[in-house]
Amino acid sequence: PAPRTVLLTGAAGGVGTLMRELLPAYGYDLRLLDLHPVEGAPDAITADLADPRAVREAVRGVDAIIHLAGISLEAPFEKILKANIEGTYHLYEAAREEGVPRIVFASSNHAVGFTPRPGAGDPLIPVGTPHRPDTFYGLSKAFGEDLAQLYWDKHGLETVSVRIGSCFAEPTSVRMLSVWLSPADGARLLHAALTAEDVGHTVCYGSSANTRLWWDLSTARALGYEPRDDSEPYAGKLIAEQGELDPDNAAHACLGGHFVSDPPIWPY
Ligand code: NAI
Ligand code: 15L
Repeated sequence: PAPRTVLLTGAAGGVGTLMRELLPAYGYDLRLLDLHPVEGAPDAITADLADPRAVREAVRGVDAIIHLAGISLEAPFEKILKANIEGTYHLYEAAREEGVPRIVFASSNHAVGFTPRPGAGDPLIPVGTPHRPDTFYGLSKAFGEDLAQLYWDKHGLETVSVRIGSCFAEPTSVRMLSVWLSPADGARLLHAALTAEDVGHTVCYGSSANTRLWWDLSTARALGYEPRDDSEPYAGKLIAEQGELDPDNAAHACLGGHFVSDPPIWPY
């Protein structure tokens, strides 16, 4: 049966805020969780993924989990370790113990961020491209995907790992013309990931049907995802303001954009 009660972790964040507005129209009853209070949602659970007991209580009785919580940008390793690596492990353990059958995991393009971006006429980047994290942040997403694979192979807990591009109301950079996931398409993709049958552990990219797309959406489409948006109407203005991507600029050469070339955040 299609899941009804869904735990949304990271509900106070940018994507969480967009999705908790859009997903109820698909018939979900959302249970919200975040480290911080969720504005306008007094029933939301305030909990830290570092607290296994609180996490186990939060997952009890739900039909599925959308896991967005964590650090969403580069940060010192110790912080990434706690929030994204240990936190995601606590969530999977809680789901296993409580018998939650499926998780939709917010992975990121930064798990494969060092992959050179395709030029005009080059093939799109497949889902099976090797992990090439561009940051400790991206490394934590690569870990999350492998954790999901382990819990499917060993415990039969299903996951759809969505390597999200850039999910914001509008694209704000030339790179985002290629990787943008409109909020409405984001909700369509999460709904597909929650309802498709027999997903095992499926990895897909998460973006709209952008004219300048860099990666292959076929595994997302196989879930039933039909994107309706395209960033192209924003192209003229953004390119006029920022110029075309420069292949000699390290911040423009790979999928991960400036995450590839930003100076590391110390202490390592
Ligand atoms: P965000 O930083 O706005 O939201 C993350 C939320 O997680 C915050 O509300 C934060 O309080 C919560 N959180 C952090 N640590 C926590 C912990 N230990 N326990 C409980 N809650 C905790 O990030 P955003 O943009 O909403 O992204 C959501 C997810 O999607 C993240 O996992 C991010 O890595 C991933 N993602 C987002 C993309 C985007 O375009 N926004 C692109 C690729 C991946
Ligand atoms: C991500 O993984 C980040 O969470 C988000 O804030 C954006 O930076 C996005 O990737 C991106 O690549 O644009």
